[in-house]
Amino acid sequence: MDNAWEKLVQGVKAGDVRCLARLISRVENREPGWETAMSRIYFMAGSARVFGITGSPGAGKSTLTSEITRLLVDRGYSVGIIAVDPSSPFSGGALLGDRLRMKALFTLESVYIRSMATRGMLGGLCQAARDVVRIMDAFGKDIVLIETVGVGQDEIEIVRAADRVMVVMIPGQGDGIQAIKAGVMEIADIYVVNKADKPGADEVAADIGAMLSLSEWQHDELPPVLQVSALSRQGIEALVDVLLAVPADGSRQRLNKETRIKEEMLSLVEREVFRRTRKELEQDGWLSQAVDRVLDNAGDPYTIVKQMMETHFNQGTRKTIVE
Ligand SMILES: Nc1nc2c(ncn2[C@@H]2O[C@H](COP(=O)(O)OP(=O)(O)OP(=O)(O)O)[C@@H](O)[C@H]2O)c(=O)[nH]1
Ligand SMILES: [Mg+2]
Repeated sequence: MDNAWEKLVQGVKAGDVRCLARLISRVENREPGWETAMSRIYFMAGSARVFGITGSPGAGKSTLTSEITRLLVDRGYSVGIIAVDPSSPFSGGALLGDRLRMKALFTLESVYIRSMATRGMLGGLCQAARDVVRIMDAFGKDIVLIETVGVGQDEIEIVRAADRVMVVMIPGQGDGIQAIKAGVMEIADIYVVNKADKPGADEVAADIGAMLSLSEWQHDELPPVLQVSALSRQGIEALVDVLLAVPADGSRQRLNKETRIKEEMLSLVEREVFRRTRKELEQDGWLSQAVDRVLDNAGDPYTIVKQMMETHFNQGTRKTIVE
């Protein structure tokens, strides 16, 4: 590993915040050598607990994240926060609001906040989250919170990097449950009804309970449904207790370790195969020739790509596992 990477990795290990910030950026940008650096980080990490916080826009995820963090810090934990910057039309400009809201936390030495754009992540959003979690873990964070809006597929996927997922609901959204049902409801380990200072929280909690009793829940216990008010700081202690009750061995984790490793490997392969293939197709002129053929009505994209794939991936190269 070259010197610059080595210095950053050592800096992270020693708890240097500037090295932490720089290492995250360089890894996010997939600068040459990032894999070697991450390989080092991988063996330094593994002890942090990772919680995902998701829900519809404006549900109070950031306020809740701040309150949870405050209590965790009171209890002596060092906390990392990954705020997925929702560059979606739903909550454009939310980052500034989040920043202001979380500003008080910035001054706490044991809190590190990192925002992540949903677009332009070279390694994919979920992998980027995994990488950042690990770097924060290696840095010494006990707990990493990932806040993401439960709207787009990418945002939903990101919570796969978490050990446990909280889905935040609020009263007064009418068919609120329906609105985010697809894909989001199923991933919850804990349901949080926030804004319980407003009327209707009991009904939402009852709806969730009814939905859970109807679903074919695969685990032994039904996930807890907690009512809180992040704004008036009600019920957050109980929520933190539930979060911390997650066994360290991850035995109640949504996805078992084997599945998680498999998913991560495939996501790394996916990006790399695409990146390399694209580079080759562009460099050897295949892409422009193929485009010309389609333009000239001399072929169609389906057949051209199918033929290319067959020759490209049929060279029988043996895959090896490096010891
Ligand atoms: N009444 C009430 N308002 C709350 C509560 N929690 C948050 N809010 C308000 O709800 C609004 C949205 O809160 P955020 O924390 O920004 O919500 P968010 O889910 O992070 O929003 P996005 O990141 O934009 O999706 C803010 O005006 C908060 O003050 C609560 O418990 N009760
Ligand atoms: Mg937010």
